[in-house]
Amino acid sequence: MSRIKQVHARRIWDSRGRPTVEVDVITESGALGRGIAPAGASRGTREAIERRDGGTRFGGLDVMLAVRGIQTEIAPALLGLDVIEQEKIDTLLIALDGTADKSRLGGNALIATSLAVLHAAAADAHLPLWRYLAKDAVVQLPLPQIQIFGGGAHADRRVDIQDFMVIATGARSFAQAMEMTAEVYRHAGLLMKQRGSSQGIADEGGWWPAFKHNEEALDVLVMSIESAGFVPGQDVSIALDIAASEFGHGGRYTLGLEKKELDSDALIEKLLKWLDKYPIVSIEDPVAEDDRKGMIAFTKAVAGRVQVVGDDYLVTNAKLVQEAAQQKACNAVLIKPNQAGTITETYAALKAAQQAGYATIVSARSGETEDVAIVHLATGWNAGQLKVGSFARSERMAKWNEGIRVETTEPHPAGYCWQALKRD
Ligand code: 2PG
Ligand code: MG
Repeated sequence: MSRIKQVHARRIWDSRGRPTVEVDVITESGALGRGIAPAGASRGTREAIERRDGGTRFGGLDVMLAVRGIQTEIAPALLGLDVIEQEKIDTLLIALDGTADKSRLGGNALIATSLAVLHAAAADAHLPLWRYLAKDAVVQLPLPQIQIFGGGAHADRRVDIQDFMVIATGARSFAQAMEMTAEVYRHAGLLMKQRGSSQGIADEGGWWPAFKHNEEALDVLVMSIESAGFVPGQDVSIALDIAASEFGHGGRYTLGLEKKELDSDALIEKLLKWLDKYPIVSIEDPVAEDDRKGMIAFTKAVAGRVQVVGDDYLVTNAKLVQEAAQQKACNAVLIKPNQAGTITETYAALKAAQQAGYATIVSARSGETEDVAIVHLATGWNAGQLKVGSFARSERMAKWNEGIRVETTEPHPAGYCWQALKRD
């Protein structure tokens, strides 16, 4: 047993230069665990709510109230508890908050605390976090989805689609997936320069999408894969996050670039055409979070061909995953700890998905920090896949580099999940 001796909370800054919450948990044995809350830009309406101060300071995004809540309410409640009792501690955090959406103390306060407790327990056991989580299970490093162009809410809606990503389907190790993606990312940058459309990078490090339409982004992505010397669809394939909740609700979708309004059927038809034309293996949030009929229809239409990922649609919620599985909507789920608000609820969503035969993809947010916990969660929980953003900027590279360290440091995981893509 190792009791919690101190809990410190402070405001730090995320990759967009916005305030966020950091928590240190220190045990009697001197072990330190540090958790940091990330922040989304394209958020599902059913996610745990962040506590922000409002007003004009830092655009209303300050988190001093959330920090104070940890200092005055959460810290006193945690002192003396056994740090390995994650579930008990998370249940206490949920009860302390007392709201269904975690809006009183804040999902940001809760996830930073919950993560800090987890890190402290691993440090106390003198184990890397992934190993602590895996216990005796045989686990593998995840297959990465890596952004090449960033659009939607991460690039001022320059294009409608949010994430144009690649999956190095031909790689047989995590490190090789990094090498292949590095070349595709580099060649995409060179192509943008040649075309006179180089305009810097978006929120997650992907190239700024200076394109005339969404299809041009897909065309340039395929060209980038080819000019990097790879065979599209074999060595390197495409994954998209449509993030459709950002441009549609009530079954109507507005494509800003093309100045077109589509109903759900027409959007699905457009996506199905892309599937015929481009080597796409995974599509996230193809329709909006409120479009259940569309999600069921899309999943049915692409069965056996493509992974259909619920992000805003499932918000890392075990109950929503179970419901979706019954309705046959999606066949994979994005797992974001701050959508759920605690590690225990995040794990419950992952387990529910695994039980339903869904693929699981642990994911970062568009607002990130140097925290690399998600790499360990993806590995230790044997999630199969990992989404972190692009191949630039250190809040992203810290995580990819951590994957390489996990792969090459003894004791390392049993292998690499190169076959983790879900298509049925
Ligand atoms: C998503 C994430 C990451 P955000 O939609 O999957 O790309 O974005 O953190 O802004 O929700
Ligand atoms: Mg998403």
